[in-house]
Amino acid sequence: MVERIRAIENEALENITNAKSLSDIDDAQIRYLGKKGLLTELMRNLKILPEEERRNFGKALNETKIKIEGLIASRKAQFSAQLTQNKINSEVLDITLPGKFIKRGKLHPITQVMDEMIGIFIRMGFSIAEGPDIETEYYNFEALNIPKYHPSRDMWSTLWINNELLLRTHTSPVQIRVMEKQKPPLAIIAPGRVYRRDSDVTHSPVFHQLEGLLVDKKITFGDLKGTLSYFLRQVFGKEKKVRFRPSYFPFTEPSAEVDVECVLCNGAGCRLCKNTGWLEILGSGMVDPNVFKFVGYNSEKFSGYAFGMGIERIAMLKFGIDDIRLFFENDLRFLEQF
Ligand code: 2NM
Repeated sequence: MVERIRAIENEALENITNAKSLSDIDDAQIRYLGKKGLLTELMRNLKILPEEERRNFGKALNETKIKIEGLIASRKAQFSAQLTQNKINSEVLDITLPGKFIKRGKLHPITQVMDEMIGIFIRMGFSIAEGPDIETEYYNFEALNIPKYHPSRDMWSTLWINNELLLRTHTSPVQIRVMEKQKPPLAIIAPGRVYRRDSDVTHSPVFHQLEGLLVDKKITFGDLKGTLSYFLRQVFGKEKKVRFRPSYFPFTEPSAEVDVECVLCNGAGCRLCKNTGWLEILGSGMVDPNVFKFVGYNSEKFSGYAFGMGIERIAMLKFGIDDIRLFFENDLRFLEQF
C-alpha cells in the first residue's frame, strides 16, 4: 500500500514540476487532491484497514498530501509571478504623456459681480440678509410706505400671484423683515433675485438687486454719501467722479440717485451716457419715518440710510455688455469670456 502511495507521489511531483501552465497545475490538483482524486480515493480505504496498518498508511498519505500541496502552491506562485513579469515587459507606461484635460467651470458673470459687491460691504461691517422671493403685498409695498392705489406703485411693474401674494419687485421687504425682528444698531445688505413685468435690451423680468440698510443713533446723509462714494470707487475705480442728485422714493426722505462718470467716455459724453457724461447707478436716501413706524422703531431716537442697485446694470457697465438678455441665455460662447 505504501508503495502505491509513493508511486502516486512520484508521478504527481514530476507532473507538477513539468507543468507548462496554470491550467496544467489545476488539472494535477484535481487528479491527485480532487473529490475523486487518487489520494482522496486512498484516504477512503483508511477505515477498512487494520489498526496498525492504518497508522503507517495514514502517516504516509498525509506526508504525500502535504508535499503535493506545497509544490502546487509554489508552482502557482511561480506562474503568476511570470504572468506579472510578462505584463510589465509588454506594456509600456509613458509618464511623459499629457494628462486628460478637465474643463474648469467658472462662476456666472452676475455671480462674480455680486460676490465682488458683497465683499466690499462685508469689509465695511455689513451682514447679509435674505428673504422669500414670493412676498406679501404688506412687505413689498405697505410697510415701505407705498399704500394701495398710490400712484408711486407704478414705479414697479408688479407680477402678482393672487390678490395678496406677488413676486418681490425689490429686496426691500427683506430689510422690513429684519427690522421687525432686530433692534438698531443694524447694518445689512440684501442681495437677491427680483421680478418685474419688463423686457427689453436693458430690462429682464428676472434680475438681481443689492440693497442695503444702516440704522443707528445720529446717522446722517453724510454717512450715506461717504459709504456709497467709497463703494462706487471700489467698483469703478478711484479716479471716477460720483455725484448725488435729488430724487424721490416713497420709503426714503430725502432721496438721492447716485451717478458715476461714464465708463465709456470718462465724462466727455457719448451714446452710452446719452451725452450727459454720467451713468445712473443706484438709488438711496434716509429711511422715511413712516417706514420706521411700521417696524416699531422710534424715529426720534434712530435714523438710517438705505440704498438699492441693479447687479445686471453694473455688470453690463463693467464688462461692456449691451444686451441684458445675454446673461440669461446660458450660451457658453458668451459665458466663457468672463
Ligand atoms: C432703493 C433706494 C432707496 C430701500 C429702503 C429700504 C427700507 F426697507 F429700509 F425702507 N430698503 N431699501 C431703498 C431706498 C431702496 O432702491 C433703489
